[in-house]
Amino acid sequence: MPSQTALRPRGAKWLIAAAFLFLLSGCVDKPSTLERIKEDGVLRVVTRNSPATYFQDRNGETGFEYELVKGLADDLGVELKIETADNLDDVFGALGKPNGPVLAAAGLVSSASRQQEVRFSHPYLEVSPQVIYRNGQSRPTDAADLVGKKIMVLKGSSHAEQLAELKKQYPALQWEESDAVEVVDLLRMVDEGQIDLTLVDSNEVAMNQVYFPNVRVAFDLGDARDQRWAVAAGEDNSLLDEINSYIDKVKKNGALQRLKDRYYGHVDVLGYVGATTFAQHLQQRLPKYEKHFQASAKDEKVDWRLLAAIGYQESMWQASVTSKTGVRGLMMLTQNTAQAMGVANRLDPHQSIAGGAKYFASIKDGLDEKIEEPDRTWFALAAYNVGTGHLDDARKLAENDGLDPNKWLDVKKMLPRLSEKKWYSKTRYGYARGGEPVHFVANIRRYYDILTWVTQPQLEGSQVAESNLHVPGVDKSKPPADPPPGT
Ligand code: BLG
Repeated sequence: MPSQTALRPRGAKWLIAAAFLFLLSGCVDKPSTLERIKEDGVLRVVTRNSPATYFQDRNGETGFEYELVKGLADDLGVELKIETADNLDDVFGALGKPNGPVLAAAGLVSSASRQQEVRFSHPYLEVSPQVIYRNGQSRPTDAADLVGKKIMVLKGSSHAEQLAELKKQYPALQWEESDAVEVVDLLRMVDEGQIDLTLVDSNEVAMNQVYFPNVRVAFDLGDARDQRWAVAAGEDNSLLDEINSYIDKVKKNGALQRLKDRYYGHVDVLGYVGATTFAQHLQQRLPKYEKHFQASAKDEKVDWRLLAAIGYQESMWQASVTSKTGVRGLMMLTQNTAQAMGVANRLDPHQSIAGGAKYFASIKDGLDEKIEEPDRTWFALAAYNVGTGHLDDARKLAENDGLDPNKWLDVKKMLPRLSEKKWYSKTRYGYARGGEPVHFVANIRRYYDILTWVTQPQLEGSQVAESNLHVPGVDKSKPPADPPPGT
């Protein structure tokens, strides 16, 4: 029909013009998400408060997700602002709100239903969903064993989705989803027998197992999955592209691996027995000495939790131990060290702690100024155990091997050589049990991390004695068997 054909070209032209104008106005007026972030100078991120994601420690904000996302903010040259959400629905709900967070970094895995709400980045950590049960109960071995059990998972979690999927096969399967709990609460509930089972990702299990001595992994439910960051579905590609190239970069340059080592690499150093014993001693022994560690830490300007970690490694917080070699007391001072630090009675825990703290601080002060933190702390710990002479020998061996004598990762490879004749015969100070300081430092770092977590400001009390750490056989409503003087 003529009238219609006559209209068509005009309509098409109008449409093209409108589309062009629309695109143009989009380009000119509306900055991309990335441009907006750079203009604001702030990257807003939503996460969860948990040991595996984000928490406050002695130096402020920390956690695996925090550090990874801080690297992105630094690359963009903007400030990082973290917001924590109480549950996963709120994590996803926070994305895309005006002036709200543009990115969720919260140990998330992708799923079909989540992909309708958000877009996921390249992966950065592989985890397996694990079924968790309580030691002493019968161990479930496959999905059919979940039927008839009291199960709780985080509301809105990928684990809840997994259970919903399983229900198609096992219609009798039941579970509860809670938005009032975090992963640590689920583990505690299994530990205390309030629920039979939960589902938690392997990285969080590994990191938290020490706090919950009764929890055990029953089996992995399904295949390993990748954790990814999420951005709101409505955003343009600019931010996601930037995130993906950042993740690719940190994978290539080793920064991601270093972060994994730091947070998850030494989780196993204590072994299961060591970890549970430490958890018990935190409740039963540390309260007696906490004030002494704090006082000496203040005097020497070091972190009290580091001193406490040294004390645990040395004596498991026992005041009257003596080693085969005659080294004595809570901080295991040699006679020479005790004399030099003005300690008259090594078996007096107060004096021992004060002397150990002073010795540690003086070693650290005297180290080569080319050694920077945090390596400086690890070097000082090693010297506390093996002496500065032997440590310097190991640093020279490192240098001769083309390694960096100021990096703990390099020098710790050399220390064990001090017990091999082939090597120690060429050093100034000769033989030393060089493997000992390597374990010494690794253990102290792990104790220190645990102490940092249980004394963080977010927990109700900042003191271990008041923390809500659960330990079997310890009734928290009663004072410890051997209460600290004056309490
Ligand atoms: C440390 C001293 C260092 C000393 C080294 O030995 O003791 N540290 C303290 O006294 C705090 O001063 O260095 S040196 O002065 O430069 O020679 C080396 O002699 C103590 C170590 C020894 C170790 N614990 C603190 O870490 C120990 O007791 N080893 C014996 C273990 S066992 O019982 O024989 O198995």
